Amino acid sequence: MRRHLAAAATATAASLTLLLAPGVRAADAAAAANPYERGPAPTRASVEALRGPYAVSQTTVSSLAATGFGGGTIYYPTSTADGTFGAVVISPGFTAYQSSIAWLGPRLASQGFVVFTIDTLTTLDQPDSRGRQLLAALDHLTQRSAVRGRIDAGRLGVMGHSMGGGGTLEAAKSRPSLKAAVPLTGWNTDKTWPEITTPTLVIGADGDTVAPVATHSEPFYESLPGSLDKAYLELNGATHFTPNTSNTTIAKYSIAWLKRFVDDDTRYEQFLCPLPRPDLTIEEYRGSCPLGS
Ligand code: 9J3
Ligand code: ZN
Repeated sequence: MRRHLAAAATATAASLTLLLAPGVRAADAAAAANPYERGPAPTRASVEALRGPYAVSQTTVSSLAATGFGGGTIYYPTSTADGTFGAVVISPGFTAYQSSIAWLGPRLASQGFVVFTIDTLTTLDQPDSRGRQLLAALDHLTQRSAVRGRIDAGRLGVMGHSMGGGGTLEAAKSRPSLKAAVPLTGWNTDKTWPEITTPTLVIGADGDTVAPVATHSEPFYESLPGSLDKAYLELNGATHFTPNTSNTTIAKYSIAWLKRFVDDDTRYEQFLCPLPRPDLTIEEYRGSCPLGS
């Protein structure tokens, strides 16, 4: 009897499969396997483009409405047709404002992220404070912002320039639930980050004399756990302030890293593995492949 029922169940399952199979496309199966994947399959051209596939809207968060950070600008895909998106907050560096990293807002949001470029409480805030402010801004974004309903609160990342990059490492260290971290020519007096469990892409600049890679980005990267998904991109012919203007190499690898780890989108692994080779814009690239181990 049991055997008979099992056989009947199997037959039913088989016939259901046969019934459904013609209507189930491979793309739907992939989408079901990864509910966070957004947008069309990427190409080299699409990740290097000035804008991705999503039209972008923006809304201002006044400093008066912000708790624990200085307000900012939220860039987000205009369409609600694709459901929720992962989100990333970006901090500027010492003495700087959100304007110094504003180019990343629409550049990343147009690929399918909600992006919050922030001001800090004071422009002199140090990396530990900037780390706390990144987290306060993420909380604002997911809990109080006008676009909170468009965000998947479980899929969050942090980025920042210079002391904001130092703050990015601080934020990842104190909130392990973060899915991705990308410090840009980061600056911090703490050179060791073995506590971080968030996949981290460290971006440095070969000509940085403010946060030289030998005393900042390189030890940051090397001190991350060997078992962690991590990478080190050293920009060629670049300075400490290269992240302050539109830069295709920074955009391309940041997009790939955020897609791969905020969205779990393995379609972007092609840009990260095998390791990119040095060229006109890449001085050096370190990392471990395959990712997601
Ligand atoms: O945010 C930064 O640009 C940090 C580099 C810096 O100016 O450090 C000097 C204390
Ligand atoms: Zn440390």
